[in-house]
Amino acid sequence: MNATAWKDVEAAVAVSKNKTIKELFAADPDRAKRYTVEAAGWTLDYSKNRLDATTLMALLKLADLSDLKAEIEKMFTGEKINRTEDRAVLHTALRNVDYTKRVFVDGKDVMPDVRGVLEKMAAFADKVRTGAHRGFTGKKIKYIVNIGIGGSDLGPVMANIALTPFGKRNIKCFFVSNVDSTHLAETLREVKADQTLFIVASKTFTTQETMTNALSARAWLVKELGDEKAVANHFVAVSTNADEVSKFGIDTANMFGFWDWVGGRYSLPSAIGLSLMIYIGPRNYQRFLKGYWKMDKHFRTAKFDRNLPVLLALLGILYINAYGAETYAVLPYDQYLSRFPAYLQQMDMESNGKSVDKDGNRVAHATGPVEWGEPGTNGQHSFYQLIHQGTHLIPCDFIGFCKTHNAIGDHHDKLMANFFAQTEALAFGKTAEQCRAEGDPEELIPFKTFEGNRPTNTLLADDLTPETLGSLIALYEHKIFTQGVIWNIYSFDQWGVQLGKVLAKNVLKDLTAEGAPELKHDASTNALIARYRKVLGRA
Ligand code: G6Q
Repeated sequence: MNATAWKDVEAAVAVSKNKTIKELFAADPDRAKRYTVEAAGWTLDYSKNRLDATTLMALLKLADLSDLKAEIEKMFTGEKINRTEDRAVLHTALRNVDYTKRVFVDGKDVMPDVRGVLEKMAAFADKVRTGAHRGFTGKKIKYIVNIGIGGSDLGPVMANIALTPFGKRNIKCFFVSNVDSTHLAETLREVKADQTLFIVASKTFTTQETMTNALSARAWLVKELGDEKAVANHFVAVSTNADEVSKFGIDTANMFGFWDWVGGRYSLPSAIGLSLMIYIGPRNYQRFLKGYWKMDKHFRTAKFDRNLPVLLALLGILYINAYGAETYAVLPYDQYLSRFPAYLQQMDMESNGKSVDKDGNRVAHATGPVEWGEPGTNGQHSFYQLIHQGTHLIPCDFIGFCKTHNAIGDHHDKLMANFFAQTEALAFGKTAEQCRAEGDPEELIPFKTFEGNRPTNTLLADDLTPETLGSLIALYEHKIFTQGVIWNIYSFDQWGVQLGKVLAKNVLKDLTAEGAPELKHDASTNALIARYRKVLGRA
């Protein structure tokens, strides 16, 4: 992190921390207006933060002195900014719906390939939706089972739930990720083989969980339909690895490709989104991409003091690095966004969960936070207590929509009343005087008093559509990118995930070996493995 600029932030915070959010509002009648910005269908109100003008200026200077502008250009123009994997980072090219703009990697314009895959996906999606693509016995496809994990699962699941109102209701989508056989078994109980399309989604096509699930699904299908040839009608692949796809037995004509410059957790707008495109249709999918693109354009061109991703990133840095906050909560007030916090968890924690800077040195400051959340109002009846009155500082992002897709009575007004009331209560609290005025007995005053001064951002859009969802995802992607730039860490590798992929393979050998293998782990792991083997009669 730029030391000089950070010192200025600390100096500004030393002063601003003495003012509560309530005092900041009292001192500036225009505060809400001043600290509200709009872009790509979203309004961000960040006025309920521990932020004054000097602190904001110091944070913006931090962004400037971290060369953020230049780093953004490097990403959008295909420079290999993922140095530890020697790759460009070009998820923005996937939704570059302005096809006149060319994007080069190693001197080659990638846009014709991006367009080509999108067209192939759209043609296939239409065939499945209209029934032109049939199962082996001639029946229409009614069930889609996406088999993938991590970046090849979380995005499709989240978006599929989020865009249910735009989905084809007579197609049911399932997502199998866990290598736990229960996940596959319970899914297969819900579908009929002759009406099911399996999408095997894996960038590498070597991931243990996905390959295990895909092979078992394949065996089930062949058994159910009694013919190996049925695989051709019921299996397609999404991958960058044509060789492995062929080896698996899927014709590469039924493969939808993407490229090494698409990171797993950023791959939803690539062919990884095939299940979503089939469900919501190519036209809605195009609107989804357009939403991303609008936020991309905003991020690339807006001045930092009006730039939603940059502002969210700077506020995050303020709380993590100046106030020591270790977590932040994302609280969508929309049931359709129930998996959004889980999706963001991977995006944020896998990207910025790093402790070594770009020069290979240990960082001298905290980096990526723990991200968590649940849809409102459920969270209010659970963990909000700690946010209101606990000892931890937990900045929150509240996400809501003015309109609902399911207008029933006054549900939506009640939902949104909670949405607005929570950020108000978190910021302004409740004083002892207010409690007394409400007749609370003196001995209960300490318990019923709320300090307030709890920071929140409010993100509000008119309604949840493919477009606003695309913009929302891009907003967080770019927030996380901005933080990585300022912390000077590599946000686009994931060596911790790669480690997991190797570790389990070594233990698997010991679990399944014939006879009495010599266990060479630590004493604890050896004893646990021995206990497992004994129960299964392998001791
Ligand atoms: C994402 C990660 C990771 C990855 C999965 C699945 O950024 O790299 O979550 O998406 O491990 O990998 P495959 O798509 O290669 O199966």
